Amino acid sequence: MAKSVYIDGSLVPADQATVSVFDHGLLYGDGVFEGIRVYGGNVFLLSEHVDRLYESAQAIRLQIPIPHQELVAAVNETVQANDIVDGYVRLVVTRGAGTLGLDIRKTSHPIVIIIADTITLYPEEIYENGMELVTASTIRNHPGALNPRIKSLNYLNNILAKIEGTDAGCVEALMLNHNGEVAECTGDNIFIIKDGLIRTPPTDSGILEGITRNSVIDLARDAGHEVQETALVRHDIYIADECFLTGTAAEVIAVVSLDGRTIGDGTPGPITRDLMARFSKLTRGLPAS
Ligand code: PXG
Repeated sequence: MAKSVYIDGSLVPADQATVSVFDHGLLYGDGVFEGIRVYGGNVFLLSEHVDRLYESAQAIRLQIPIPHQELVAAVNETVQANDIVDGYVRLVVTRGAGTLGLDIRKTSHPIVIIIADTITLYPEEIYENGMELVTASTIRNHPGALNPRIKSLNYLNNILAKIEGTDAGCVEALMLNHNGEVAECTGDNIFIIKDGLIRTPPTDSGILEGITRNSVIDLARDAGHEVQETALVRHDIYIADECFLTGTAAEVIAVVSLDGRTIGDGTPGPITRDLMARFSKLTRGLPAS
């Protein structure tokens, strides 16, 4: 349990960190967030996450009340105050308290919240053997309605798909976009490998541009692999040699089946395992080889 939480400019004991029932983050999901890992006391890719938070806020016309550098410092301060060495940071910015209406002009001021805590990971067994996936019937938000590039507090789209995954006995679920193309999973981006070529959907397939995704694309290219950002359909996954997911919580994790179709030989493939090892080194600040 977190000891102290940063809220609205100061660190307070966790049980005193509260938001108003009139906060539009609660009433309407009006706000943005980030989830960030802490490895060995170092907040991993903090600047990239803070940049994405400001971009999400910009897209919903939410003015984060403190500058980038001050937010970075506040995150580090909160991590230290909670003695987090390996854990998780949740950054949240809500629209703030307002009237019972949608008008953003009738809210007081945005509230910045930083929680540093431990993290619950997928079971170790899934990292060793890979995960099974199903496709959810819930499609990813249409970019013209709520762009998936915005990491907003309104996660019902993903939650509805996750319920379908859980009902099917899976820890994740694949989401298609409004064109029936592969978008992403409920909290992870997806990659496939076929004949040595690594492919992942582009941002205009209607996905969150994952920070782990971008980092793994760089790692793969540095390792000499070709990586293409191209639209995919489910058939591409069914016939892939390898498939894996990337995300802040998952890191890199193999997918061994989709909708009951075994992918490759049904075990985490060699390129996936190599990228898992490379990503693990990166998180620990170790050189690639
Ligand atoms: N797609 C979606 C829809 C996500 O929510 C990712 C992809 C992966 O992005 P990153 O930047 O993390 O590589 C996410 C990230 C949580 C939690 O508590 C969810 C995410 C990240 C951290 C924690 O469920 N989703």
